[in-house]
Amino acid sequence: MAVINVSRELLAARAAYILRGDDLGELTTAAPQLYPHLWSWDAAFVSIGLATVSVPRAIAELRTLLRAQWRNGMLPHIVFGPDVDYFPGPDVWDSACAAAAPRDVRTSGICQPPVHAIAVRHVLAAGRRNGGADRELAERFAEGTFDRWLAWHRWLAEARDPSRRGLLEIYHSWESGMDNSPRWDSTYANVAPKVDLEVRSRRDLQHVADASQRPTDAEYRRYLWLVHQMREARYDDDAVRETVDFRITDVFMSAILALAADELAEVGDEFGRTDEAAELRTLAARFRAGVLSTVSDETGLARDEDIRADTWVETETIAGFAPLLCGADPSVVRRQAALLSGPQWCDHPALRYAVPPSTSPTSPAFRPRTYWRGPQWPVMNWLFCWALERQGVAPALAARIREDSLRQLADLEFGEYYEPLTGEALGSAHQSWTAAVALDWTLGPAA
Ligand code: 2M8
Repeated sequence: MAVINVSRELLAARAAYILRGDDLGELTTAAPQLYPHLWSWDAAFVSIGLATVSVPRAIAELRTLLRAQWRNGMLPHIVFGPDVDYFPGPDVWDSACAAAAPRDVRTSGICQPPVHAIAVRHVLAAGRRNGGADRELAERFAEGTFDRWLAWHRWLAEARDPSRRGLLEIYHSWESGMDNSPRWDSTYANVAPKVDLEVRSRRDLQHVADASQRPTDAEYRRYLWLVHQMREARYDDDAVRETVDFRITDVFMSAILALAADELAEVGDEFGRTDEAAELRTLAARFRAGVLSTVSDETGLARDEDIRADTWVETETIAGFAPLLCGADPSVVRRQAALLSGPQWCDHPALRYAVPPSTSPTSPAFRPRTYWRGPQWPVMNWLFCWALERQGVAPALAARIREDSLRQLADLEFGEYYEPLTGEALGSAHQSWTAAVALDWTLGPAA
């Protein structure tokens, strides 16, 4: 791949242009062709990027997501926008059968990682940096929506951590956001669809040169079977937990909850919600401890736990670095920072750019061109970089990830993910969250 010498200004301008192109008004599609609707965690990252160019537009994005919030507090993983054909669409989800679903917005029936409070704080900070009307708007937004974000965190802590271990359970790999990561392989091996569900026109296969870059149809049939099971349970939290074939604790999502609860606690303090801020910090401590409890002495990586099979998942994926994200015991953090900087991960000699691949290149599960099985994801680079900078740990690692990510993004493709050995952009082009992180890195507070 040719290296293009691109200035920060050009990268920022191009990223803003891409986001503008993906914008339907108050909803930014996750990608213009492949994902023509709003995805929950994409929307949070998108609003972080938008906040650097328009605080009101960033707020509008988060409000669109909030309008789709379920009555139990859940933020659904997809908010369907205009009537664009997408499979699996609203008919497959049939969220109207759920007592808690909103009546006037069409959504999916599952959730995604709770990065939203991180976005709320970014928007608030951007409003304050700009001052004037932006400041007023951002403060009114943060204060006025605090209870909605709080309800989201409470729902996760109650419905998804029933035994209060500080580890969130998920019932579909789509909830993790890392759909076909090898983290889920052993659990999916035990999922046997009892109904033959039709895998209709998959958009992803129309957008990649080679179907092997995406999940197989057999994987998709399992994905659809789980949706079928949840729909049968009318998306009732207790019923889903008892009946669905896929039940696993997600250590990465748990770390994100710990981080986000701390961020939301800061917002609570600022607006006089002291009791709720204390509740959120207790919640953050519970999940931080939960994440720590999964760390393998042998590998130093955090692990998911398959609840039905009662086994730890030992695959070497990026999720193993959950403690590095949320902060944990200093010796664990030190060991993880060294591991992530080292030759099994960012410093692997075959990598084009020194940013974390989704699976270690030394793992037998590594597939450099297949979605969450090996490629590098700019949005994950941003998350690690931000979390490390926030804690003030491993500054050299954070700086290297940021620098190499920016070099990777200089192809101006804004790919969904990147081939780690060649640096090639793969998946969707013009992916919104990729453009958003480029904007924050080039125009945001730490640019
Ligand atoms: C991918 O997920 C969707 C399913 O929800 C898909 O495979 O169709 C994941 O990368 C997920 O993390 C992301 O939020 C979504 C939209 O970018 O795409």
